[in-house]
Amino acid sequence: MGSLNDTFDSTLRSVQSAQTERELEDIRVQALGRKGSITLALRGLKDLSPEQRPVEGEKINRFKKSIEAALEQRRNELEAGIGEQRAALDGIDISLPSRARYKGSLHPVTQALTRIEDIFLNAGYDVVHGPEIEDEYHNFEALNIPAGHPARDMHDTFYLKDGQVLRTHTSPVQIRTMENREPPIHIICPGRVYRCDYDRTHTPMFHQVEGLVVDRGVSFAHLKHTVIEFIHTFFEESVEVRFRPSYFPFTEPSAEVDVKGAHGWSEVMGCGMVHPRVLSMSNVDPEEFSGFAFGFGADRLAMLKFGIRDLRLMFENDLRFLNQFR
Ligand code: 2U9
Repeated sequence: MGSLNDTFDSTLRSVQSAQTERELEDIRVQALGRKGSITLALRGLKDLSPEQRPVEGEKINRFKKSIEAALEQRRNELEAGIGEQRAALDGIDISLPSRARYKGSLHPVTQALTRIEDIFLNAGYDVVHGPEIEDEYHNFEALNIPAGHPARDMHDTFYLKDGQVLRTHTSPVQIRTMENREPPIHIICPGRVYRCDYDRTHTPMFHQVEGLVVDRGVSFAHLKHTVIEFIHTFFEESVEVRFRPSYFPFTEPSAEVDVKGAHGWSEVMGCGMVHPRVLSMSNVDPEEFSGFAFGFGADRLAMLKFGIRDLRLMFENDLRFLNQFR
């Protein structure tokens, strides 16, 4: 059977150098056809001793599989080559580099929002959305900002008809959630908000994310841990974080949160323990439950993360700007 080894080797060589489908078919018949070398060798097994038979049988089958695989591979190579030949005939130079392809990418604010949502989804929060046109009750009164309260002026509200407003924050989504669900509540509410303001750090529309946790025994320590953990995850480094006492009508106590960057401390968010009056107005018993809340601008966080100096760039759709965030 020594000669089968040689036949096998030369069969593989001729498969690899075959130039046409026709040649391949001839080689296949010579090896695997009815009178092919492999077929005959398999048929000859019956004349071998019972000890030799399985050894030889295994080897011949291995040869058979290798030849089949080599035929298949060479057939594919030849087929691909046909494309090249045809292109050459059509006068197409396939060796030229292809045209640049312009592929879209996500806006930096969308990238930041997705990242923020992922972080809180991983922590077990739900993402809740709500309407951008709100009534004054859900945007202000339910948040402990009655008519005439100085905080109303600070919101630079766009007023619509019939006592409706463009929401100035996503807080009404949290109010609606408390009205409709029993605690425990762990939610973040991302979305567009509107304030009549325009300069390097303010645009009349921006993207807010607010978070709300309401349960039994929720404390300021839980709030601090959540905020610090979020900031470290979002900025991918252990940036320094500090809390400063502050005031919001809807939280008590309240704080503002700064992170230390290359240019010193910058404010990134506000937070606090939900005011008991805000809980009770939305049918949550402040004797039984407590809550914390926080709020920040996703655009502002994206500016800090990507080192963008002017918020207005975010909304001009200038490709020279956008192409830097692919
Ligand atoms: C409910 C109760 C409490 C949400 C909060 C802040 C503090 C805050 C600003 C940061 C900059 C808005 O993006 S910004 O302009 N927000 O500082 N927001 S606590 O408090 C809530 C919300 C809903 C029911």
